Amino acid sequence: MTQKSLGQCNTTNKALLAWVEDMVKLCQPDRIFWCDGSEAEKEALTAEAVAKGILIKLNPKKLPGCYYHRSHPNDVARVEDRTFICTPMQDEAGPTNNWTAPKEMHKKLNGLCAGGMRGRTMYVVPYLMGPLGSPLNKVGIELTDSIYVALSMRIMTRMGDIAHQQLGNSDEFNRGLHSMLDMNPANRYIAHFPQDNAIISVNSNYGGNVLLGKKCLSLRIGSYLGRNEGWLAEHMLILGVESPEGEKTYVVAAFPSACGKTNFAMMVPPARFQGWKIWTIGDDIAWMKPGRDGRLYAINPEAGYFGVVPGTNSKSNPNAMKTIAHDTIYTNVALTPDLDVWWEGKDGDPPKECLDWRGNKWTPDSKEKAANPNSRFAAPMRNNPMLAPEVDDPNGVPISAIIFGGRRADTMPLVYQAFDWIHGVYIGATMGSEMTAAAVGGVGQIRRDPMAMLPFCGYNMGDYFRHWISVCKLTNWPPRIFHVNWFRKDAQGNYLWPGFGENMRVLKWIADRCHGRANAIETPLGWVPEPNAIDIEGIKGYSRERLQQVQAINRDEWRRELLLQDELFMKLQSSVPKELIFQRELLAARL
Ligand code: GTP
Ligand code: SPV
Ligand code: MN
Repeated sequence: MTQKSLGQCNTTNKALLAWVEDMVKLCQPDRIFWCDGSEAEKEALTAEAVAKGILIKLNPKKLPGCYYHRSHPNDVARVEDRTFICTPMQDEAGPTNNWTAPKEMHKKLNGLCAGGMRGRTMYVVPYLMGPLGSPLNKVGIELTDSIYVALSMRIMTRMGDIAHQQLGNSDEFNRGLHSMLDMNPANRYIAHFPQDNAIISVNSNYGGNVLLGKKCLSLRIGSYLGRNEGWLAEHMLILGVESPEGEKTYVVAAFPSACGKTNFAMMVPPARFQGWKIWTIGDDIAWMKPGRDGRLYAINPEAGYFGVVPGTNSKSNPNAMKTIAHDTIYTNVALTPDLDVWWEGKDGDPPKECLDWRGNKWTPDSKEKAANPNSRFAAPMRNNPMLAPEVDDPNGVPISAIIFGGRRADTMPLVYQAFDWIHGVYIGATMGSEMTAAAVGGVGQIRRDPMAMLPFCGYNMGDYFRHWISVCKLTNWPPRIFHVNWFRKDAQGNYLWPGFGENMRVLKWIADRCHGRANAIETPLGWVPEPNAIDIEGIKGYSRERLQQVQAINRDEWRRELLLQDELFMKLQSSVPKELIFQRELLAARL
């Protein structure tokens, strides 16, 4: 491709051309740049971003192909209070979503966007969510005035001509408009129009607010489409566990934001599990649909990882360290004088001096953190040494287990298994977790986060539960459902379970249960491992007593837990399926 053709219009799709023309009229950019996804384009856009100071090129000896970005200090995480589901009726969005009528929201946003790209370039970013040719994939077009977004979408999705190839002349694509405008947080809106398959995001330039293929399309619009079309869009990692004999078991897990999906999806089994392998299919989102053989199949719609940086090191997540060693965009970490990056929890000592995520001088004596707690990497999944080859399979992988889990210092044992599908849906629906830095506000507070989807469900949560219940009826081999908690603490505040790679020990029990190989004991909560069923051999300083503590069921804590669940059930009131009310009664009776 010649340099000259870069940015030229590369589609004849009439619906697309007409929509872009409308948006150009509204936003009035000086230039339009049509992305094709080529290497030449990546080089040109990267050079431009560096020239403008939007990206800083990192030390090519240490981090080849890596770049550094700082977001606006008022724009470092998702903004749930500025995120809207705009359906004609408020009841469709339900009590857990912010709602505004589509007409009203369009009026407001058209006003804000009018002329908002003057003096700027509008990048037309075509992207494909899911493998080419997959019956589950979706095409989106994001129009953005952010070169950082265009470059990040290139990592996070299958971006460029491949999306045009999938789309052809169809008018069925997600229409996404993103503009940084003046970054005024008071006018920040992340607005979804599920009936129109459309998204408008303004006044932010951060991750989940603006990489529209991710939370906006793959989860909020996706969940809405999934309900209508008979599939599930979930905030879940997908992994394959391979035994030394070569048997592969595929598992999905829903943990809330910054609660361990990336780490679990990239886990390296401990030495004790020689010959076992964990293959990553996805680290954040799963689209699942019953297949013709009656099993539930999952694809990862994404092509990259937008992962939490702090705490990542060669011990906690060696595969992530390899993945982010090249061709990665780092956002809001610390920058060292030799153009390396640093964050709390990285291997080695902190630098004697560096610039923190805001660009201020930082030393180990500083009170503030050098890296923002929600600093992130955007890295292509192809960098992952344990990327599962199945990631490009249009049919996806058959799922044997669904795991739910939150961040809970008490109450929740390490692992238990639901009695059946509806009990499992109840366990997912009543999930609680401490809030994290991934969203603005409330860090550390426990809240109900059903299926880790509270911020991402694009329709009424009660209907979503009903849809979950109905999916079982579309499968002959519903996955087994489990609940885990890596975060339980003792009275001194120490974690009762080592976590990370050692989670393999729990995963093995889960896989064995799916294959009918592991025994379990019935408890009020569900099935738990027999006393010796979790192998703890080789965990330094760990004891059976400690395992008993992390696995303990405290009936008083559980009675309190039942009351906490009320917070959600009362909010949803009459829309909670009666099956879940019954499950709650049964649990109370068992306690
Ligand atoms: P999103 O990308 O926000 O959806 O998050 P995620 O679920 O992928 O979270 P991630 O794996 O990035 O983990 C976030 C935080 O949890 C990091 O600080 C990790 O160090 C910590 N963490 C992950 N797994 C474990 C674990 O097994 N035990 C403990 N104690 N901490 C963990
Ligand atoms: C999350 O918050 O769940 C994320 C990060 O995965 S973001 O893309 O910013 O939403
Ligand atoms: Mn996430």
